[in-house]
Amino acid sequence: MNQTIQTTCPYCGVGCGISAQVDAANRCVTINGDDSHPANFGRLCSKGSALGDTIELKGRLLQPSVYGRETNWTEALDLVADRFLDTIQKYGPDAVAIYGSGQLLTEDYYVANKLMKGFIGSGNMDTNSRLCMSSSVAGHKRAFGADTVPGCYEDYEHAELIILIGSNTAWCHPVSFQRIRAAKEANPSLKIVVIDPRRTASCDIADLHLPLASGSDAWLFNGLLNYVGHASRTNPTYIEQHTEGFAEALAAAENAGISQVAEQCRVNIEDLQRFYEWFATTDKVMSLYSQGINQSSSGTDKVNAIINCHLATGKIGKPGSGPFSLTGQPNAMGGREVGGLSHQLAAHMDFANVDDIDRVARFWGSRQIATKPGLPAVDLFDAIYDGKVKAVWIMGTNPVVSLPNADKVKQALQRCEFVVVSDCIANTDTTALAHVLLPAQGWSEKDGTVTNSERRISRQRALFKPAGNAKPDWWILTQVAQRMRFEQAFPYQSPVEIFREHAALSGFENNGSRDFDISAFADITQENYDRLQPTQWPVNQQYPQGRARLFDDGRFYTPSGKAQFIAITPSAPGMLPNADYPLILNTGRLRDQWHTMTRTAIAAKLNQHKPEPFVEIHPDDAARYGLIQNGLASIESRWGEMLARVQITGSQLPGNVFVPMHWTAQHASHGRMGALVNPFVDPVSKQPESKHTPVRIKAYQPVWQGFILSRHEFTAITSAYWVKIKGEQFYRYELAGDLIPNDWLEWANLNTGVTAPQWQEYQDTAKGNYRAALLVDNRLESVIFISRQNQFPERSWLTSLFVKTELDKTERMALLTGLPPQGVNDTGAIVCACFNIGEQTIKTAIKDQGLTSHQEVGCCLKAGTNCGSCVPEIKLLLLEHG
Ligand SMILES: Nc1nc2c(c(=O)[nH]1)N[C@H]1C(S)=C(S)[C@@H](COP(=O)(O)OP(=O)(O)OC[C@H]3O[C@@H](n4cnc5c(=O)[nH]c(N)nc54)[C@H](O)[C@@H]3O)O[C@H]1N2
Ligand SMILES: Nc1nc2c(c(=O)[nH]1)N[C@H]1C(S)=C(S)[C@@H](COP(=O)(O)OP(=O)(O)OC[C@H]3O[C@@H](n4cnc5c(=O)[nH]c(N)nc54)[C@H](O)[C@@H]3O)O[C@H]1N2
Ligand code: SF4
Ligand SMILES: [Mo]
Repeated sequence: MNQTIQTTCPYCGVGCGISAQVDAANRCVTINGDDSHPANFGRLCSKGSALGDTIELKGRLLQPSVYGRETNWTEALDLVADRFLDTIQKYGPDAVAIYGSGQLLTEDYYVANKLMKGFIGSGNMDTNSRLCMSSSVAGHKRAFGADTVPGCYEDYEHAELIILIGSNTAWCHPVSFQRIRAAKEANPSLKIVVIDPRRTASCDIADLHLPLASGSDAWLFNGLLNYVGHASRTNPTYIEQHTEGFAEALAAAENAGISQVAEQCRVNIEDLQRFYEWFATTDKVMSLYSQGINQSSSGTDKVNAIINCHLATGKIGKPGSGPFSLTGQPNAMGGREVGGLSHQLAAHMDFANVDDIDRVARFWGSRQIATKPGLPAVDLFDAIYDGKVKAVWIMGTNPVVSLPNADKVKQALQRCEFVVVSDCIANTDTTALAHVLLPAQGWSEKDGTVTNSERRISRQRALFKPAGNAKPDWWILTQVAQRMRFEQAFPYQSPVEIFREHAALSGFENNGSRDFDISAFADITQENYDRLQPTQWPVNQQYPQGRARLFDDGRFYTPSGKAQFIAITPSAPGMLPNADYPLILNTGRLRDQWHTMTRTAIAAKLNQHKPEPFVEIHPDDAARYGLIQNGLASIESRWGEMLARVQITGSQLPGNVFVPMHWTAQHASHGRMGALVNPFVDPVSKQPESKHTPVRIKAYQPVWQGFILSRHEFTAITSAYWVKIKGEQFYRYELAGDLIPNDWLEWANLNTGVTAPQWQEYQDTAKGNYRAALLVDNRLESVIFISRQNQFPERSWLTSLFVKTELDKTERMALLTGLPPQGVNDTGAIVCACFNIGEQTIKTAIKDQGLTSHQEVGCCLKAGTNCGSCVPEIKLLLLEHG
C-alpha cells in the first residue's frame, strides 16, 4: 500500500514542499511537488524531482565505527563522550569544538548548540553557514538590530523591479526563478536586472545585465545612494522617521559619482545610468542577493550598501519592496534561529549582550554557559591545525572540500587528536579522516523542521524506517550529552520536545524585543506538530498565524527603534591579481549538483548536464594562455592547484575564470577547488572570500586521453587524471595519463578488474589510438577509447547502449567507431535532466521542424516542460541554431 507523505526538499533554501508517494515495503518513492505548499505550489526543480533516485542504501554509512572498526552505538557514544570530557578536563572547554551545518534540522541544531555553548561552556560551535550567510546576518544586524529577512516570496508578484545581485537564481533557486519568470510573463512591465561578472542562465529573463568587475558591488551601490541622493529621489519622511545615519552614509558615497562608479566597476555608463534611473523611479523594488555579495572580504559592507539604498528610498517593509537575502541551504535560516554561528547564543540572542547570556543561562538552567564567542570556521580549523583545538565533531558538512585553503583543512584534521564525523554517506573527503564515524539518518528518514528564505517553518517527515543502524542527529547528540553527565538538561525522547523548548526560549522574556518569536508553538502537541502547516515566523500571541512581512510599521530592533545606515568605504579584495597570479578565480554552483555531490551524484540523471570539472575562460585569455576548447588546464593559486576541462566562453569577463565548487576526491583526481581558494575573510562576519582568488592557468598536455564506460564501478584507477561519472547502468571514467602503458590490454584488465577477457580491440599505433570493447552474450560490459590526439566521439550514443540487454549486429559493428549506425541519432550532452533530452536532439528538432520558441521545443520534445531549469539553455540553442 502506498502512502502519501508531505515533506520538504533537503536541498536549497527555497524550501519546496514535496508530496511523496511512499512504497515502504520496497523502499521506493515517487516524488511530486506539493501543490499546497506556498514556497512552490507544486513545482520542483531537477534536483528535487530526482530525490527518489538518491535514497539507495549503497554507499550509505550504516554502522558506527571507531578507528576503522565497525562497532555498536554504545561503544562509539561512550568513546566520544569520554574523549570530549578528557580533553575538556586537561585543556579546558575551548579545546573542543562542533562544526555543524545548515543541512541539520532545527531540532538537531538546537541540541548541538545547547550542548556546546550551554553545557560544555565554550563558544566553539560554528557552522558551514559561516561560508554562506554570515555576511547577510551581520549586515542585517547592523542595519536592523536583528537578523531579519523583511520580505517574502509573494513580493515577487508585487514587485516592479527585481534585482538579482551575485545570485544565479536560475540554477541555485530554480523554483523561485520560475516564479519570477511567471511574474514577468504576467506583468511585462516588471523589469529584471542581473548584477554578476558572469553572464549566467539567470540573464535569460534580464532586461539588463551589469557584468561588473569582481568585488566592486560596494561601489555600485554607493553610486546608487549617491544618485538617489542627488536626484532628489530619496524619501525624506521615511529617512527622518525611521532611520539614523543617512548623512554619514551619503557623505561616504560622495566620491561615487556615476563616472567614477563606471570606472571602478568597469561597466558601461549608459547601462549604469539606466539601472540607477529604474531604481530611483520605480516604487516597488526587490534586491535579491546571494553568494556574489556574501562571500567576500567585505561582504557585510556590500550587504549594507544594498540595504542603505532601500532605507534611503523607503523601499522596505511593504509588498513588492525590500532587500531579500536568499538563503542557500534548506535550514540556513533555522541554524540562525538556534544560534549556530559561534558568536551567537540562541534564539537570536548573542554573546554581545550580557543580559542575553544571563537570560539563556537561566532558561537552560546552566551554570557553566559560555560567555564569549567561539571560533568562526576558518579560525577554528586554523586552531585545529595549530593543536589548540584537540577534539572536533563535524556534522552534516564536508569541510575538506568546502572550506578555503582546503589542503590545510585536510592537514588540520590529519593532525587532530580526535575527529568525530556524523554523516549519512560512508565515503567523503571528510569521513576519510575521522576517528569515529557516526551514521546519521538521511533526508528520507529524518523528522523535524526547517526554515526557508522567507522565514517559513516547514516539517520534514520521515518516509522510511531508518537505514541500517543510522540514528537522528538530535538523538546522537542527546546520547553524548547524557554520557557527559548533562542528562538533566538533555532528556529528549523525540523532536517535538526539542521544538517546544526552542519555541519557549524564543518567547522567554521577549516582549517584542526580539524578532524571532515562535512562542505560539511552546506547547504544541505531538499531533499538531505532526500536522504543522508551513508557517512564517514570528508566530506568537500577536501573530498566531505567522507574519508575511516585517518592518511594515517602520519599527526596527535597534535600541532607538530606527534602522541604521552604515557609511561604506569600498575596499579591495583580500589579494589582488598580480604578475604571478594574473587571473581571478570565481567559484560557484551548477544546476544539477548539490555541493560536494554526496547525494546528487547518486542520481544518474543529475550527472549528465555537466559531467566533468571545468574552467570557464574568456576567448582572449584562452588564446593568451594557449588553451584550447575541451583541452585540460592546470589552475594554480598560492594555496593549491587543480585540473579542469577548458570551456572557452564569452560569458566570462577577460581576466576572470569560473570553476564549479562540486568535485571532490571521491569523484575526480584533481577537481577539489577548495584547495586553491584564498582564506581571506570579512573582518565583521568572518565569511571567507570564496569568489575571488588570484590564480594562473596553463595547458596541461597529457600524453594520452581517453574514456572508459563500464557496467561496473572500479575499485582503483591508475591514470594520472580521472573523473568518475555515474550513469544509467554504467560508470563513465574520463581519463588522461603521462605514461603510455606497455600493453593496453593488460592496462584495461587492471583498470576494469576484468579477468579472462574477451576484448575486441582496435589499435592504430601510428596515431596512438586504442579502442576496445567487451561484450558478454552480446550485452555490453565495457568500452575503452584512448587517443593521443584528444579526438573522441560524443559519449551519448555509447552510453545509451548500456540499458540494452543485447546489442544488435549493426550496433556491435559500430561500437569501436563510437558513432551511431546510419539512421540513428546521437542525443548529445543532456540538456533537460527531467526528460533526458540531449543537445543534439534539440538542435535537430529546431532545424528539421523549424522551431522558433522554447514553448515549441517543449511541445515537440517535452524538454523544459517540467522544472523549466533548462529553458535558458534551450533558448541559447534556438539563438544559435534557429
Ligand atoms: N544547484 C544548486 N543549487 C544550490 C546549491 C547547490 O549546491 N547546487 N547550493 C545552495 C546554497 S548552500 C547556496 S549558498 C546558494 C548559492 O546560490 P548563488 O549565490 O546564486 O550561487 P553561486 O553560484 O555560488 O554564486 C552566485 C553568483 O555570484 C557571482 N559572483 C561572483 N563574484 C561576484 C561579485 O563580485 N559580485 C557579484 N554581484 N556577483 C559575483 C558568480 O558569478 C555567481 O554567478 O545556492 C543554493 N542552491
Ligand atoms: N570555493 C567555494 N567554497 C564554498 C562555496 C563556494 O561558493 N565556493 N560555498 C559555500 C557554501 S555557501 C556552503 S553552504 C558550503 C557547503 O559545503 P558543505 O556543507 O561542505 O557541502 P555538502 O556537500 O552539502 O555537505 C553536507 C554533508 O552532510 C551530509 N549530510 C546530508 N544530510 C545529513 C544529515 O541529515 N545529517 C548528517 N549528519 N549529515 C548529513 C552529506 O552527505 C555531506 O557529506 O560550501 C561553501 N564553500
Ligand atoms: S528549488 Fe529545487 S532544490 Fe530548491 S527546494 Fe525546490 S526542489 Fe529543492
Ligand atoms: Mo550555502
